[in-house]
Amino acid sequence: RQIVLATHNPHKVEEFQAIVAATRPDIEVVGYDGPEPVEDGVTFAENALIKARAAAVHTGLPALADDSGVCVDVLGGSPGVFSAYWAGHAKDAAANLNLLLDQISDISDPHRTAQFVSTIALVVPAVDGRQPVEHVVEGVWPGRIATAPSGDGGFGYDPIFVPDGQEPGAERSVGEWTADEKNAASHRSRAFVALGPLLATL
Ligand code: ITT
Repeated sequence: RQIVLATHNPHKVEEFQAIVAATRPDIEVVGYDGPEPVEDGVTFAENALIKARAAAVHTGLPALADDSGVCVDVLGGSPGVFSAYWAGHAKDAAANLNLLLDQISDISDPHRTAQFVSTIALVVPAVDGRQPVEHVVEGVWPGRIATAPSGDGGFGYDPIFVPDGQEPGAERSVGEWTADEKNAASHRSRAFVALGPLLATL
């Protein structure tokens, strides 16, 4: 079964390919290099649907899109849907995470709680006279924002995100996790698990 992955972020492609290969080897993930729609939604779900619809229409294939970000409790859920552009238009990951660290520099534990959120839209185009189908699922990964970056694994805010559930005293940011560790636990893999029953109906 072919599914097009409607993202231009190579890190997301890599993570999805690994997650799908580990859990649904029957699915072939196809890259997408078609037109990039304007992401002007105000929620993760709206933006994920905008991206998945565009790819489904362009390719005629079922399409998956991920809209994701980091939501910091003390900032009322920001950066949220603005995570990719938090420090400006350049999608500069280092500038984004440094700005976030500055914004909460006077906040100490236990008030540095945050979540990584991945919202995945699945859009099955109207083919063979069938109705189009749209689904949205979400995966949430709770943790805390570190006071300084560590590790160079992953992408985006990984070097400052410390997931819950780690051995006290031995906590690592996702930047220090292996790709396999991240893909077994992440918001993206949690959303993909929620998608499982819907993929079975394709
Ligand atoms: P596409 O729209 O093409 O998929 P994008 O990177 O612009 O790519 P988003 O609009 O969903 O995607 O922005 C997501 C941002 O949230 C991303 O650029 C990171 O800054 C952050 N983010 C999402 N998932 C992350 C993860 O697993 N680790 C670290 N940061 C993440």
